[in-house]
Amino acid sequence: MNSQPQIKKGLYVITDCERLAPDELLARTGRILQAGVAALQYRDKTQNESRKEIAAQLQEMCRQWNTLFIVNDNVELAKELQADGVHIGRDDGDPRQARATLDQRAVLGLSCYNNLDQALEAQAGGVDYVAFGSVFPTTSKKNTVHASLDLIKVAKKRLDVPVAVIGGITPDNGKQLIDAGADLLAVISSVYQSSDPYEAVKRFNQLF
Ligand code: TZP
Ligand code: MG
Repeated sequence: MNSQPQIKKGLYVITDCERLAPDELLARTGRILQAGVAALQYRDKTQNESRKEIAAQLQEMCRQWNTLFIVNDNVELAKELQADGVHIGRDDGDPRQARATLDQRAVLGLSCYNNLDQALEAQAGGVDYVAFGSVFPTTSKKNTVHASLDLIKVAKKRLDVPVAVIGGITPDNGKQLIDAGADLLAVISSVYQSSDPYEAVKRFNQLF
């Protein structure tokens, strides 16, 4: 991490650790990075004991492809690995605390669900991007709330930090989100569960 990492616009791919064994996850990640994405997030809700090793391997692959590497949930792991950033949500502590703990240059992202006030407060507290969702029905996460296209439009007008959207996004429904103002499309299954993850990324990239 020599210069300030930036997360701005493009496809933000999140690891599908729940549905893929580590070997398959790494193989598909290689194809995904080769196709070119804005950032990769290591999100692992499994009880896998080798998460640190998996994270380190993903980080190395991201270095090779010059791609931002973001750790989900775990500020300590992000710090330890010197990841480019960390993404936190309502269960992961106070964003201001995370900001104070992290290296100044590390990117800090926050899940805001469908709450614009939370996003405005987070921006004031030094968060570098915010995420809204679920924008569409998803099979990758339970108990989601719905973030509407109108919310994305208003959020884009009122926020200066990049706006990420998540939940059920595909190459076929992604364009309307970009038109509504989304800077980053965050996706799991439509890339990792595609029969051709490389092609799936290429299709997404054409939307930007
Ligand atoms: N947060 C809101 S929806 C979601 C998360 C982590 C899952 C997104 O996965 P997919 O497969 O792209 O719908
Ligand atoms: Mg979390």
